[in-house]
Amino acid sequence: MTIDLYTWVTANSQKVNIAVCELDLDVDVHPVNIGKGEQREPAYLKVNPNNKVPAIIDGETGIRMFESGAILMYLAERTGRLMPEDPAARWEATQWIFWQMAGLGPVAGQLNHFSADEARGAYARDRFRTELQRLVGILEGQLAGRDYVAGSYSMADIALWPGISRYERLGLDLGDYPNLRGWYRRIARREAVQRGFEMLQPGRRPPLPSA
Ligand SMILES: N[C@@H](CCC(=O)N[C@@H](CS)C(=O)NCC(=O)O)C(=O)O
Repeated sequence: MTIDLYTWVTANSQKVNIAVCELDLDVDVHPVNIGKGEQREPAYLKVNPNNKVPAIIDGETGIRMFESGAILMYLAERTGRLMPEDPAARWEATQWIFWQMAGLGPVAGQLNHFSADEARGAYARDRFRTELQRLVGILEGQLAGRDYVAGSYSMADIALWPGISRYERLGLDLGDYPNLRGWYRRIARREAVQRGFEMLQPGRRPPLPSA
């Protein structure tokens, strides 16, 4: 199968960049430079009318997908990989993908936005910082006694990891979250993760907190 991958170097894009590397898929990478507004060009809007990255087109099925979490689940179903087979574990992984998409991802995005410039408001910054810390505490609890979020390494880990890799910008000290730090480092060491992380930015390495 060949996948047309429309992507950039953002955390949401990197989920899919990493997934295609983990699955060793044949991909045609189409960079969409959101800094230059390419996500709003008519040709791209035919791929993703929501003018965001990432998006894919599966050359074999013709299926077009946007929303990074949905794309991860699609690729898992297409390949039969990276989602647990056992129903309880599979639904647990699904739950954490939704948690990332509806909770951690948007809250981190808002914190980033309101932190970009002092004039954007201390109330919003505090609100999203407090909520981010609460969410990260929940993830820390889930990782107690587990190497990966839903048992074995899965799309749930791939959904969560790129956002956490922005820990410095988000003001998170992974030293405060030992389970999360161990999980983060474990995944950062994966060769496919490193390849996905540096897609479109050759040589860029994931930041590594001390062990
Ligand atoms: N929920 C979407 C969010 C995608 C998203 O927010 N993409 C950002 C970059 S991380 C984007 O394309 N921004 C460009 C814009 O909003 O114009 C997903 O996970 O795929």
